[in-house]
Amino acid sequence: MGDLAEDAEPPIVWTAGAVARRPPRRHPSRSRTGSRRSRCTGSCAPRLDAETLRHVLDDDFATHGLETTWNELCVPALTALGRRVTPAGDCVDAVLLLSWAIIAGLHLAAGPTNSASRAQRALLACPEGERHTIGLEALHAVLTERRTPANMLGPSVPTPVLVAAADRIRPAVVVVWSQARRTARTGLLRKLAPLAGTTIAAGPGWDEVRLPGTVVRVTTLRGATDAVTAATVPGGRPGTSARA
Ligand code: B12
Repeated sequence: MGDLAEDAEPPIVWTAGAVARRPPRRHPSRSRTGSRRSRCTGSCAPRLDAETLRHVLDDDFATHGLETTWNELCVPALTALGRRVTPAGDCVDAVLLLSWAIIAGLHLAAGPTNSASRAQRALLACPEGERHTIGLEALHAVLTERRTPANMLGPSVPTPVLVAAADRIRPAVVVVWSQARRTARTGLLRKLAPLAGTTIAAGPGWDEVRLPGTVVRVTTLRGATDAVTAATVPGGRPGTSARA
């Protein structure tokens, strides 16, 4: 309860519009971020208090913006809660709820998607067997905010399905997220490379993998966003950065 009292705020009327319209303040104090992180991981998520969790996250997204809230609240909260998972499966429900609340917050904060020509489109997917989608959701949200059109296919996309989708829309860039080494297969990247302007490998699963020379490796949200934007903007320089 201590962290809840410490972080108590006056009641706010929560509407999607109000949350989305508030101008972002980009530099939260370290202690305040820590307090909100511990509120998520220490009380809301373990108690399966979805409403308070959403309020804390949505407020942070609206106040500090997508990138700051992702880097300073979401990733540390996921990492901290992930440490509490036991071999018996304790705390997995809390991780699932936090994941859902973060994804919902990202969608709300990103605002509506927009239409654009197919030639400028990004295609985002996790390979077969990979259910860790949140990093890709963060990228999709920032791209949406920047008005870069992106198709998000989500978790565990079978290889033939992903290859067929890339063949059909011929995206400017395809991003493949692997959280774990076992889903980071270069064979998939080789199949996608001829079908997309740029092929990007994202997520820690690729850390130890020797990538084909044409594949761009990204390791941060900012680096991924910049690489995708460069590949989708006409006159950008796709594929020129080996690591971002
Ligand atoms: C959330 C989570 C889940 C959720 C996923 C929900 C969802 N929709 O994504 C659920 C509960 C479904 C899940 C399931 C499983 N999980 Co899990 N999960 C996690 C957890 C807690 C967070 C992962 C995450 O998304 N983090 C957010 C990402 C972005 O953070 P990150 O990659 O660490 O960020 C680094 C970089 O990527 C970069 N970065 C940050 N943001 C961004 C953004 C972009 C765009 C880029 C490019 C880079 C970048 O900076 C960070 C620092 O270097 C981790 C614990 C942990 N410590 O990571 C375990 C973890 C990833 N899971 C793990 C495991 C083993 C599993 C399961 C196999 C468990 C099981 N027995 O069923 C299943 C696998 C399911 C599958 N088939 O894929 C292991 C993976 C071990 C490994 N490396 O192989 C971990 C590490 C837990 C552990 N310590 O054992 N999981």
